[in-house]
Amino acid sequence: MNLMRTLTAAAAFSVAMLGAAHAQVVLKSSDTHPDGYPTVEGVKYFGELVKQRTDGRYSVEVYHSAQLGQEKDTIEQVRSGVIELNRVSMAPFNGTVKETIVPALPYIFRSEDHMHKVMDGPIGDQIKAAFEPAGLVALAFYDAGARSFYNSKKPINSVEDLKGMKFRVIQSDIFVDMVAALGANATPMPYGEVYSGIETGVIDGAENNYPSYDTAKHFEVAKHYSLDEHTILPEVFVMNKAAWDKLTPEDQAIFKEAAKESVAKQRELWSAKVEESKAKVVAAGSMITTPEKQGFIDAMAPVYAKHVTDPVLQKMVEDVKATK
Ligand code: GTR
Repeated sequence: MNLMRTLTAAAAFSVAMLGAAHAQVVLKSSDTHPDGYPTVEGVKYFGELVKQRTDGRYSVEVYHSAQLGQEKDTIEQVRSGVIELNRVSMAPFNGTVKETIVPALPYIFRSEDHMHKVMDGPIGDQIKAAFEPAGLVALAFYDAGARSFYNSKKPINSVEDLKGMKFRVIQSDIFVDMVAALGANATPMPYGEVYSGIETGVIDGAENNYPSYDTAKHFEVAKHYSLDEHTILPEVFVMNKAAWDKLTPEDQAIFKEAAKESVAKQRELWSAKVEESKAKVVAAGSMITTPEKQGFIDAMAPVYAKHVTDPVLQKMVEDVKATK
């Protein structure tokens, strides 16, 4: 009996030792959006799968609501390894990862379905691979719907109505040039400064999708939302390359599969959130217009002429257009 007890205690001790040998690693991930937003929930889901499938050796802590800073700063953090993971828009990468220019081009995608086909296929893989020289592994693309203009001044029914207005844009030259091509003025600024920018009149408005317009409360200060849907740019979920290289091939496979499954989850959450946000802003008094898109599309020629000069990008644009 005593021997049994001793043996059981010894076994328990070695299990504890084994546990200690597999220390738990908590990976930090940033997101500018609040808790509950589809991207935040997508990454949390990824984290749950990773935790389950690595028997708790890895888990993910999501710092939502820009707790770690504005998007551009957190991109530096994940590149340098201060944090291991990050969920951001691809627009701030336009200057460093040139392949991200393609999905950021205005009206490049005919629909969200078209965007999914492209990003889930070889062009998506090409864009993912292009993140590696920037010190990052692109684990997944998440939905961000279509971006449209909203403002505090007047309804927008045509390109003509935008003339001379001042819009905040996400930090990318493509967006600056797109707004200029529409006859308006662009001010790139961090997301977290947009609300007060509109409220104080520093800018007339901004551009984003329904869930951002809703959750960042921009609808409170910019009542006119015009569905010109100029960009269907997906989000990207990245991992620091050095942190990735530390994983065993088996764990890398677990991370990849978890990321893939989190995409399906995020897309489902996204569609529901778009409807919820739309209903909410309309109930709160937002006035939605649906401008005729052709004028917007025609105005984009200079943006393509300036940003699609590299043969690699030219080929990608052709491939996107040919994707059925
Ligand atoms: C949102 C996107 C954020 C952020 C924001 C912005 O649609 O999800 O990651 O990029 O737009 O405009 O700054």
